[in-house]
Amino acid sequence: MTYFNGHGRAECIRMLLTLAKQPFVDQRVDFEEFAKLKPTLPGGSLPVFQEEGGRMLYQTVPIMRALGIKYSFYPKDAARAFDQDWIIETLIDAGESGTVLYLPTNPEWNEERMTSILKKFDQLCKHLEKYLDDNRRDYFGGSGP
Ligand SMILES: N[C@@H](CCC(=O)N[C@@H](CS)C(=O)NCC(=O)O)C(=O)O
Repeated sequence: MTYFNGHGRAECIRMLLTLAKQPFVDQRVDFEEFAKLKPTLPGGSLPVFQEEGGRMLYQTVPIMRALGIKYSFYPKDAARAFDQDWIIETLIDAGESGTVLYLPTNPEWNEERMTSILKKFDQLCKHLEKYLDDNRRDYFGGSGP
C-alpha cells in the first residue's frame, strides 16, 4: 500500500487491513519520491494497493470495496450494499463541499456562493444523520466503530 506520510485517503485502507489482521507494507513516500513514481502509477495518483502477485489497484473507494468484499466487511445483500454505497458517496460529496470550511477564504467566493456551499453541506449531513436516527445507530457500518 503506497501513499504519502499522512492519513489522507489511505488511512481507511490501512485501518481495513489492520482490522482484517492482514499484514501489509505501509510504504510512505515524500513528494520527491512521488514525482519519480507518478509515471508508473495506473491513475497517476495515490493511494495504490499492490495485490500479491496481482494487479495494482487504485482509486480509494474501489480499493476499499474490493478489500471489503475480500475480507467480509462489505454486505452481500443488495439493499445493505446500496446503503453502504450511498453513504460513501454522500460522505465524499460532503467532504468536497465541506473542504471550503477549512481552506483560507478565497476572495472570489462571494457570500452567496459560500452560503449555497454551506447549505449543501448541511443538507448532506442532515441526510446522513437521519439514516443513523432511523436505524437507531451511532455508526454507519453497524453497532460499533
Ligand atoms: N479519486 C482518487 C484521488 C486520488 C488523489 O487525488 N490523490 C492525491 C493524494 S490525496 C494525489 O495523488 N495527488 C497527486 C497527483 O495527483 O499528482 C482516489 O480516491 O484515490
